Amino acid sequence: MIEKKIKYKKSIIIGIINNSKIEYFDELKSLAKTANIIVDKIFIQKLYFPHPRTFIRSGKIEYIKNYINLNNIDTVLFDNELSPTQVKNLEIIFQCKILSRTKLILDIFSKRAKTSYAITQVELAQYQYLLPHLTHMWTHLERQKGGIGLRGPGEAEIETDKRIIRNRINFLQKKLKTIDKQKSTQRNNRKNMIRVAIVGYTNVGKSTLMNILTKSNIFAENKLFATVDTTVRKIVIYNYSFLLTDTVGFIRKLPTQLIKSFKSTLDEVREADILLHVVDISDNNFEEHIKVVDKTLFEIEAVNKPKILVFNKIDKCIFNNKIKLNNSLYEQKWEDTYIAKKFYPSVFISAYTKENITLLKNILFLNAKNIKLN
Ligand SMILES: Nc1nc2c(ncn2[C@@H]2O[C@H](COP(=O)(O)OP(=O)(O)O)[C@@H](O)[C@H]2O)c(=O)[nH]1
Ligand SMILES: [Mg+2]
Repeated sequence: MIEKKIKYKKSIIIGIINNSKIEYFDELKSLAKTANIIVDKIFIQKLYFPHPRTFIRSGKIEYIKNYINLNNIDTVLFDNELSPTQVKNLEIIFQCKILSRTKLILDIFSKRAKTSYAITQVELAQYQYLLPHLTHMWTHLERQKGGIGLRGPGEAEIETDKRIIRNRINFLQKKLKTIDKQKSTQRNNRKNMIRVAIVGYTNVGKSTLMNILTKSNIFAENKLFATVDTTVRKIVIYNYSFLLTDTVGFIRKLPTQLIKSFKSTLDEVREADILLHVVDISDNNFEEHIKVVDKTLFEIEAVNKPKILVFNKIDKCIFNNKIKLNNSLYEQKWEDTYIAKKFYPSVFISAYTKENITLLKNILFLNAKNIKLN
């Protein structure tokens, strides 16, 4: 096999903090890494409101501009969604590509999508994101052409472009409708089985868990959004047949365009009988991640379902026979921790060492029995 040489881009992150936490920028850094962008440095300014024209204030801009020139930076990342004016101004000042979190996530999804179904969904989301940003894109192209003397983007050109994109959106929506019908029929045919959807934040171990439960070989990797395609597999626990679905993970500020165009993928979650909410308990932000997932489940109308919290990666939390949670050490058993009391029903597992996998299967079986009885 020929090894592909990956070309990394060099970037910096610019962020403002008022209420937002500093860890948010670490997450953005992981997202960047997934997209083959190396983050060289993070610049943070304390600001209550972003500057309307340049997002941050001018003093810091000069300083950052210097840094960009000296270090061959080609991309500037923001955790926020910038206005077209802000993007335009910053591009002129920094002479760099400006990338928002939304755009970055959309790029990652488009690289990761494998099936024609997922590819269509991502393409739709990308065009929906592009449409309101089009005016700016054109001025940008104009400037690249060497601008001086050229007229700005003609309204007519923008309109033509918008029309092309709208047609494409129409086409993609129709295509998805046809696939949706097939998928919906497929789901109806599986009505006699108990349907379990694995949900959770990205990179918590959903695909790894799916693999060990179903003895399959789904792609799992230490990257955000390794899988954006949905996989369905059958397992039998005692005398019950279950259909397990592994699907796209959630993240803070998941672009609304993606949630909308992944509607049919997320139908698998909406129509499930039981949810396995997988959590990476070794991550210090795991409680916030739980909230983000719950909020997304609410948005896709998948609340009020029987749900089992699956705290994964416990192998990473043991130090000298003690449990390490949020930087504190506990002498007790997992079942006695405050987490077990706060989240019920729950189970503590390691998809890696396979600890408590049988226990998880038993809990799943008991919940399924309840559903069948009702
Ligand atoms: N240490 C440890 N790593 C795990 C465990 N489960 C998954 N991982 C790793 O976490 C990363 C993300 O796993 P993946 O299944 O792709 O997560 P997903 O994005 O939720 O589907 C991979 O590198 C896995 O090997 C676990 O129980 N313990
Ligand atoms: Mg996965």
